[in-house]
Amino acid sequence: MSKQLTLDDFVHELKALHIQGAKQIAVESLKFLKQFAKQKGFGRTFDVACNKIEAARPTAVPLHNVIETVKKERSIETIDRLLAQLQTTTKRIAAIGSKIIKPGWTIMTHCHSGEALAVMKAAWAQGKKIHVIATETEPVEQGIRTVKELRAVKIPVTLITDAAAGFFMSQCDAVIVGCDALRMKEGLINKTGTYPMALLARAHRKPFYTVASTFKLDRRKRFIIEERPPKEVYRELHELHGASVRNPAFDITPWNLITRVITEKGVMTPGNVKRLLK
Ligand code: RUB
Repeated sequence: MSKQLTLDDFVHELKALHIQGAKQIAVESLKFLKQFAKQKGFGRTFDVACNKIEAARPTAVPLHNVIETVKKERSIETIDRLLAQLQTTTKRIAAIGSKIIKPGWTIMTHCHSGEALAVMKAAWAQGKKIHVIATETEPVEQGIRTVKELRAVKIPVTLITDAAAGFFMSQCDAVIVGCDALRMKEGLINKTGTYPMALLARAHRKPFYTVASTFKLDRRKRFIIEERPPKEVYRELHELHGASVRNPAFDITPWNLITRVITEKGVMTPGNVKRLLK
């Protein structure tokens, strides 16, 4: 983003999903906080801004992890270092992850994950002919971003509804999705719909990969699954005569359904990742 927004405007951008995807949320928040600190310093107002930003998207852990570091070190250099690390990790992930993709694969993906897309784009750039099946991703349609981004580099892609994942799973060679957080006890936290996709992959004996930089390691004691506005599910709420509407933004995929985790440190088994989380 070019112009400096107010704190409230920036928080609105996050909540409205104009900025989305765990890594991009962390990147844009660091950029915002850099300008904010340049104007207002690293005092109490800075902490208030950090807390407000973190509360806007409470589940995806990279935001929390970078904010913890910035709050500790309180310097522009730290912000710059983290921004650089976030970019280099994606490049490494793309190089490492693309090796698992075989020419001719049909890959199912869900939502919009910059890290998962980086892996697929790198494989394509190496000349591997792949085809991606992307879910629309209800209720906010982040899958459309995935389709546009893949088409921008000419990768063949088919858009499907979330509910059609079961219909198409038999045609896929693998599932590759992003990650908002990796937690010792729970497993993978990612966009709602990931868990059923992992169950489908298991039922069809297809490998299920999540792409996750080590910024996604979540050592928080408590974690919150963000619950988004009911109006995203159905706009005419008044027609529902008080029916309850639930809209969790993320779901939890247990470790036993995950084949491998693609990180910038290598392609890891769930056991390896759990050792890192200790
Ligand atoms: C996006 C989502 C993505 C992860 C990983 O959810 O679940 O799979 O955040 O993204 P939302 P990345 O649209 O609610 O932010 O790989 O870009 O970090």
